[in-house]
Amino acid sequence: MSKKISLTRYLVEQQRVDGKIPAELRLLLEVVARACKTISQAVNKGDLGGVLGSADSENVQGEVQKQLDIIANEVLIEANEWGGHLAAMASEEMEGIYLVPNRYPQGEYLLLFDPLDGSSNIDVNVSIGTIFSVLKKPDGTAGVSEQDFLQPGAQQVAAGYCVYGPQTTLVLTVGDGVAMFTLDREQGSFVLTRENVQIPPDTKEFAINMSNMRHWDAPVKRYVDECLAGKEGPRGKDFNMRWIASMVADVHRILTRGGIFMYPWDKREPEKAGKLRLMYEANPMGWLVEQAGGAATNGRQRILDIVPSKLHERVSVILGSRNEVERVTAYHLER
Ligand code: AHM
Ligand code: MG
Repeated sequence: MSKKISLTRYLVEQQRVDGKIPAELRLLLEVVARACKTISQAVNKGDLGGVLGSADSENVQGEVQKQLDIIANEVLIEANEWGGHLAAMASEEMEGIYLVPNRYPQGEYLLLFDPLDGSSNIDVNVSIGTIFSVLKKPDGTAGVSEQDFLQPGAQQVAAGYCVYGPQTTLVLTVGDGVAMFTLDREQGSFVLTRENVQIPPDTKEFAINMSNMRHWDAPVKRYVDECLAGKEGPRGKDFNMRWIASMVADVHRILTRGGIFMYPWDKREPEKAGKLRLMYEANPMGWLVEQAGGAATNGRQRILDIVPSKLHERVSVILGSRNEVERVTAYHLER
């Protein structure tokens, strides 16, 4: 008998044995995973499927959309709209919220996603991924509005991502630690490959887009300068650097072997709090990292405590190995 534990079995056990998730949430997560399998297939086909390149359109953030951004968005909507588990969805690729059509039953959950994160890597065959966050619709509100989505990340009931790399791996938390599932393409199912993921509190590896160095704020510059000074500097050790330009892939590395990831506020567009989006990038990743023993802040405050004021709100992000994140945060608070 195979000892393999499928995602389905893992979720059923979370529901039935441990009572950690309701049946509706289990269904929702299964549907998201199924959509990720479909996206993974489209990503794998690449040029053979005619899915690479730009779509000649822009999203609400003024970014040029890739064909795969749009395909992934549609796959997630079509998979999730009819199951009866959702009230509404929100996506990086859609300006407003997407209400579940009247012809389908309405559920109590809200699903947010970045359908294909790391878009600049799509055409060059580098890892990309889907990020998702699940909230509960507040009790007692009639209908659904954007306001219902504006909850701090601490109120998420599930969060995860699926990275489309050399392997397709789904990473999930329902508030009970972090589990990783690798897609077994022969079986067509996600199989549990790591449980109780832990990020080491210390690290010698940082991830930041160094080309923005001249625009950084002093605390970030100080931290990176100290890393670059290596053994002879104040940190007394040599650091290594990685930057994949796909948050999913950078966070996946950090969950696997530790490290710190930063996409801080900078002076290029000072009116923007950062590049990354709070509700469907920073919140789900922040919760996963915390569930694995790491930390996630905007330099001053825990990401999960931020009360959002709009759906596509941006945020400065510092996450990963706890002692390093605390150090960068302390540098900000000293000022
Ligand atoms: P996207 O959601 O449009 O793909 O943008 C988010 C991505 C992150 O995955 C990544 O960390 C960052 O943008 C890379 O930005 P840059 O190209 O400035 O290095
Ligand atoms: Mg993104």
